[in-house]
Amino acid sequence: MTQRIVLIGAPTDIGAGARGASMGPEALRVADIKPILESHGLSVEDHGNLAGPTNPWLPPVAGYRHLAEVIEWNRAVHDAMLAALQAGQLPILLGGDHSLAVGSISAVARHCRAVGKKLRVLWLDAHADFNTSTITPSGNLHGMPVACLCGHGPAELVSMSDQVPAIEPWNIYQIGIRSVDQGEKRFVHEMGLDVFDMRFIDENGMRHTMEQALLGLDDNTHLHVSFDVDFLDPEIAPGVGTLVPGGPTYREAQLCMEMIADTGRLASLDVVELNPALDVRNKTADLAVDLIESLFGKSTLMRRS
Ligand code: B3U
Ligand code: MN
Ligand code: MN
Repeated sequence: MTQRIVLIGAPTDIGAGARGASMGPEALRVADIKPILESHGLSVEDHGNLAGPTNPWLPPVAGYRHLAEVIEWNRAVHDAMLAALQAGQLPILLGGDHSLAVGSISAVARHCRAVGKKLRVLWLDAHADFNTSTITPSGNLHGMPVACLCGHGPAELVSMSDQVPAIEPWNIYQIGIRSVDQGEKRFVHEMGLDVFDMRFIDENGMRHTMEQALLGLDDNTHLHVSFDVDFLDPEIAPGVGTLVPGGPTYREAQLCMEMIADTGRLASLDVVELNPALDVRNKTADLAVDLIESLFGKSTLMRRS
């Protein structure tokens, strides 16, 4: 059966600390995400962009910046992702900043429970995104989606799925992490999150890391990848708001995506934090599309078996 991919644009930087991720969906389209995936025999429908509030660029209130607007965007993302999943499609969320993963993964978790599937989330990121209003250094909600999904955050975001928490810490594996705030670090350990940080990847290699992160997947597992483009080393991916040196190289990132493709279990995807205002001639968007191609099995076409 051919996978029917649906592109859902969410042009907002409402949860970010820098403006510009709102242009991410268009940059991915300019980088030919649709024709490139179609060239591999995949069916791709572009549903265009969701609508939501503009960015008022205000300081945090009680530990959150733009909370009302973040909630509104996430509701739109949740409903669009859920509709695609219920129609048997494979949704790709074109972000937008990473706060949108609350809506996206809340929908995925809700769908998994409805159809009796197990959920595995791979969180590819330089950051753990596990802050709360009391420990955040910035108030930016793109630093909090994993905590919200695990039940810690504002009520409207925490209860976006059919159940609170939307996911359990053991549903999510974080890969590429190298920037975690002090209070956030303690909270990650307290909650028992599985983190394959850059130290782990340096010591064990990307191959072993991905073998661990993909262990135990079966026919009944829904695999969701939440790809924050700042996961990649800034040398190859300058077009993001938060550059953190020491990320995966081009080859490591390719292997990561190829090993996910080999499982055949990928069922939904977020591509977030791409910031065209900080990019160089759409280089980071082109790279993101190149990696998404691998995620959908480009390399298997070149191998004998
Ligand atoms: N941990 C910091 C910085 C940050 C998180 N995610 C991104 N930046 N992209 C914070 O503000 O929570
Ligand atoms: Mn992130
Ligand atoms: Mn990040």
